[in-house]
Amino acid sequence: MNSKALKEQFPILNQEINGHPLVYLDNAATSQKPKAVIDAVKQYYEWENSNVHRGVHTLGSRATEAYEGAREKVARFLHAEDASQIIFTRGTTTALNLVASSYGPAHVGIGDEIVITEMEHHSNLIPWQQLAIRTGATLKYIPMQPDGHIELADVEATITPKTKIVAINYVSNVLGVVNPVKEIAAIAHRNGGIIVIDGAQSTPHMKIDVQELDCDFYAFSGHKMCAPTGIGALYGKKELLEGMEPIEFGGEMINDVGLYESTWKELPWKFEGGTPIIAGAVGLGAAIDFLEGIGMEAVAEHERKLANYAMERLAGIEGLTLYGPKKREVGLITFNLEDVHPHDVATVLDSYGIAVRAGHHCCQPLMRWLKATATARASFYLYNTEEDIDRLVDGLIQTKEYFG
Ligand code: 7TS
Repeated sequence: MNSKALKEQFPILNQEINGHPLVYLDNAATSQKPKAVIDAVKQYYEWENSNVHRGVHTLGSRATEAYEGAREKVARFLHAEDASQIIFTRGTTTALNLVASSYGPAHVGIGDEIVITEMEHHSNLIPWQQLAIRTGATLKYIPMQPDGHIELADVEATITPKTKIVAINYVSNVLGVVNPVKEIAAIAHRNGGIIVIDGAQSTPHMKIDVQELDCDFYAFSGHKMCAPTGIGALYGKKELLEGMEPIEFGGEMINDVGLYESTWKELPWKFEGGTPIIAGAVGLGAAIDFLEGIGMEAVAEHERKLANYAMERLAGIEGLTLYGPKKREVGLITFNLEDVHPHDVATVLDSYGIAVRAGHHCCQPLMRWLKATATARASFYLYNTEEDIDRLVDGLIQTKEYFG
């Protein structure tokens, strides 16, 4: 994979920040967009824009074809059985809340258990916390090893026949660990429960096969994988989605509306009330074409190499604390530099044109577990190079000197 050539396809990356060529290392927050995606959205607005599923006119059919075509692409990308199992949402957060609000109260009651981990992003933690509070269920946490990984023996010990839902991220946005979600799914199923996978940090970086994982629900955001903001999706097993009630009511999702009762469209539209995010879906479809053109195995391999190169180089900086496992599968590294506040680290790095994230990364329980108030994080994508890592290392050495 030629990441230097790929970088050329991302117009935003070709600029200077504070007098230095931009090094964008905040991809776990959001990725940049290639020209192919920007052009697809522009083309949509210039030639196809209309509302979907209602216009008899030509633009109406073009928009509907573009929107439903994008759904087919998402289904193929995740290897779903059928496109009707792909519900377009605003992103991971909305997808997870849909499951918690619709599937949750119908299947979870007093004395039941919901199992999660302390490394969840707030959007895969608070919805389950709320569900537990509202239903009288118990929220249980799978213990984590000192480097943040999970042992299957602990999963076996935590999940019981009372466990109705297991919700876990595939890849942690702070620790960079890849969780054994396929094995966890099997344990959940053996106990009569279901698994919900937060795929926000996995979908952009590796090949996903929801059938092979045998997951019940899978959520992701488009904006972390080259697509526009405001679009993502929920995949669900057909029989589960069919048994669920919508949580948003209005136009587009109805079959027949009476004065006192109404009926819903079939999947996936019963969950897509109101005018959907059509241009976003078109952009997501273009992002999938772009990523498939490179190949997800190649993306994963590139990031693995980059992350391990970064771990090696960062380990050479005295006073740098690295969080998470030593060996890396994905390109995401969280750290702290001596007692310099991570916001100060990020500010100095920015003065050298290097963008990293600092803060609690929407993982306050994990920060407490790490005994850190905040951390800095560098996260890579297909357009990052070893030179970018070298610039980060140089920037951190400068930061150390600045505060030293
Ligand atoms: N789950 C994980 C694991 C995430 O990393 C994020 C976003 C979300 C869920 C929520 O995704 P959204 O698109 O619905 O907002 N993570 C981050 C991050 O690490 N920095 O900014 C956003």
